[in-house]
Amino acid sequence: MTEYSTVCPRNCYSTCSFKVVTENGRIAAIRPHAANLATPEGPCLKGLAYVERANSADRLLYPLRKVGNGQFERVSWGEAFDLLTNRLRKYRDESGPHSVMFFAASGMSGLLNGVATNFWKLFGGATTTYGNLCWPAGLEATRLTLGANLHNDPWDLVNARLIVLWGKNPAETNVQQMLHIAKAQETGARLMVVDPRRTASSDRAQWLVQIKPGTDAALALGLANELIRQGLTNKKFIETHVLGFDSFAERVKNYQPEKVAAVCGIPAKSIPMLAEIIGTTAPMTLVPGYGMQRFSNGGQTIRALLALSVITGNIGIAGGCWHYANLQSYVFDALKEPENYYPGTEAPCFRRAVSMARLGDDLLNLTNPAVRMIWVERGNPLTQNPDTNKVRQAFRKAEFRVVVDQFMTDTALEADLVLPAKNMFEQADLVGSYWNPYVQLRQQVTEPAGEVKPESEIYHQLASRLGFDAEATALALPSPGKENTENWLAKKLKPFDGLTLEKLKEGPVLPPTHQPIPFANGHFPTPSGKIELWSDEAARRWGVDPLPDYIPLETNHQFPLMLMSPNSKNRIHSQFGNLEVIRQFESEPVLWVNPVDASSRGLKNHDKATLFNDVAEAPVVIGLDAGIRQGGVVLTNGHWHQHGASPNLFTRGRHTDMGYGTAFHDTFVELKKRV
Ligand SMILES: Nc1nc2c(c(=O)[nH]1)N[C@H]1C(S)=C(S)[C@@H](COP(=O)(O)OP(=O)(O)OC[C@H]3O[C@@H](n4cnc5c(=O)[nH]c(N)nc54)[C@H](O)[C@@H]3O)O[C@H]1N2
Ligand SMILES: Nc1nc2c(c(=O)[nH]1)N[C@H]1C(S)=C(S)[C@@H](COP(=O)(O)OP(=O)(O)OC[C@H]3O[C@@H](n4cnc5c(=O)[nH]c(N)nc54)[C@H](O)[C@@H]3O)O[C@H]1N2
Ligand SMILES: [Mo]
Repeated sequence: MTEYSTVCPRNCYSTCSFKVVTENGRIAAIRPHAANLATPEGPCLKGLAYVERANSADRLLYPLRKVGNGQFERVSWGEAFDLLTNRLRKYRDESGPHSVMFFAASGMSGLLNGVATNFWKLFGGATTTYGNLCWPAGLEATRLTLGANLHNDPWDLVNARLIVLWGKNPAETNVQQMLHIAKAQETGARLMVVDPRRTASSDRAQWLVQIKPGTDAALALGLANELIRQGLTNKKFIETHVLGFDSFAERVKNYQPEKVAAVCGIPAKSIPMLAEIIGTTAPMTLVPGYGMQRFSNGGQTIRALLALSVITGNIGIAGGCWHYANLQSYVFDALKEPENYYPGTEAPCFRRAVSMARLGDDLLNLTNPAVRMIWVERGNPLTQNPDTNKVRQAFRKAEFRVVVDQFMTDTALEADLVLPAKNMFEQADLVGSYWNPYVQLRQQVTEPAGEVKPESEIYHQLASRLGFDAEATALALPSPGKENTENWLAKKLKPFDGLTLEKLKEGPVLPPTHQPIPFANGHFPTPSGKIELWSDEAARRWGVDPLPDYIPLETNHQFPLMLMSPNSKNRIHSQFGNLEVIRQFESEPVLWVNPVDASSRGLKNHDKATLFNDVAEAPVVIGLDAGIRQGGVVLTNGHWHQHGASPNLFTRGRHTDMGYGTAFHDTFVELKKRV
């Protein structure tokens, strides 16, 4: 038995450190790692499920070639490489490198992922994506206001006297944050939650504001109006640090309690009361979630919420911060070619990009050249991108598809060639977090299972078969093998004081630039050097109002129910749900419905129903939940379409108002009994 320190590389706030035990070359146990002050008690159930996941009989271990609908046969790596080399040459020669698409998403974090882009650059280019499925509207809203996406250490929450979870459900999506919240509560801190449904997080709170989805900006502006009216703002902080307060104060006068109450569907008298709590309980940490910014008005909503932290002076102090994303550990970003780029910024000339949000439509409409081959890795766009049927149609329009994955996902089922992907224990990499401030090392602790090859090795072989320049290849890609990978990573660490592989093998390490309380020095890297409630850049770049504003969503009377598709405890998006240990908790997709909405449609608990709108329909099983606001239904995201309904059958490819995010949640549906 050997024990190693490692880090969970999933796209999740927590990015837990843990210890992994191997026995006879297999993963045998997962244990907590106390050195990470953000995640001292170890990972969640998914983390513990790595034992099953690594040893699962369903894991893909060999290259597979499609021989019929949903049927695959095993081929050798030699055959797979011949096929790949022929196809890549053919499409590049006939239609140019942009006829090949490289698609990657957030299935595995790490610095080494950057070598994929290095490969496609040497290939001569490729079609890639811009924008993101996850968090960019909120990142951009925060950057425009504060100048940077940084927040206090996760454990600083114990210093907060008021914690506001606004559209975030950490009891499911950031389990380790609940430890810090609980500690704060033990010493008297108060917890407020703003969410359209009761959640495992709101069950711990003093106040739950059950708001109508998509209306949060109106509530935030209404609360700002009350804070100003009741004289509860921090005037000194505003005078010293804030640009545009006077025009903001004028703007929020339009958001009187009665109007806000009508828009948000909450009692008018609660608004002055909530404002008083926010204005008199200091310091306050406001924790906005990412789900809430995946609306067409998401960026402006986040700007409106952030204004509450700003006008109360809860920025840059112990216990007081805007807790959106903490990119302190992303110290390697400058070293890699971005996988996504912003249209309008200087685009690396070797690639062309389509929108992540509008993947289906953009691919279907693309010409000069059309995409003939698609390569997918670390992504599952057939379940996770909006408008599944469009994405499937676009995939089928191409001539040849390659998917690199650990399991036979909905996307892999569409592939002509499926290549087995490494797991987190089979190759080392450096991993950052967007919540805790540590740089971490994922160590290689086992040999790859079966015939699995890490992507960097697949690219290395392809580079040599395609005759790329040997010197350029050596710079772009590590040579195969454990030692070469470690040497390559060690070289990347050289510029950073105190970050060495030896230290990282022991556990998480704080980067030399770590700031426990960012913005404490009053420096804000915005154009004016102040916190910008008024942002000319927001107006210029995104065409939104220079002040935060509430823009109502477009509704549709034919489809009166709003479909929410938040994340859930036992899956990371489309991962883990296929494992036995997880399936025992959630064996089929359940659509959660308020009992009043169900009974008005003649539906009872466990009934079979059809969920539909103008883009799709699918069977669901009804689960009654009186904790959901009427008018909203919930189907958690990540369900595989091959197991039944998945929410992205019903979503449309649409951008958020800033950052080229994905407005998954502007989605309206209807429900009928299945007979
Ligand atoms: N309706 C709706 N849709 C959503 C959301 C929502 O709220 N509602 N949320 C969105 C958000 S926030 C996100 S971040 C996205 C996430 O969507 P994706 O980024 O697609 O993430 P995952 O489903 O976690 O992982 C994708 C695949 O990566 C594979 N994978 C894991 N490790 C490796 C590896 O080392 N190599 C390779 N080649 N593959 C690997 C996994 O097996 C999995 O099939 O989903 C988005 N989709
Ligand atoms: N277990 C687990 N953890 C995860 C992930 C996962 O898939 N599984 N994914 C990770 C990733 S990539 C992401 S992006 C994060 C996302 O995690 P969170 O930031 O927590 O976001 P969501 O789960 O999308 O939604 C959080 C809450 O917002 C509520 N909500 C929905 N619409 C609205 C609205 O209009 N207003 C308000 N106020 N609330 C609303 C939902 O009911 C839900 O309870 O989680 C990360 N952590
Ligand atoms: Mo995400």
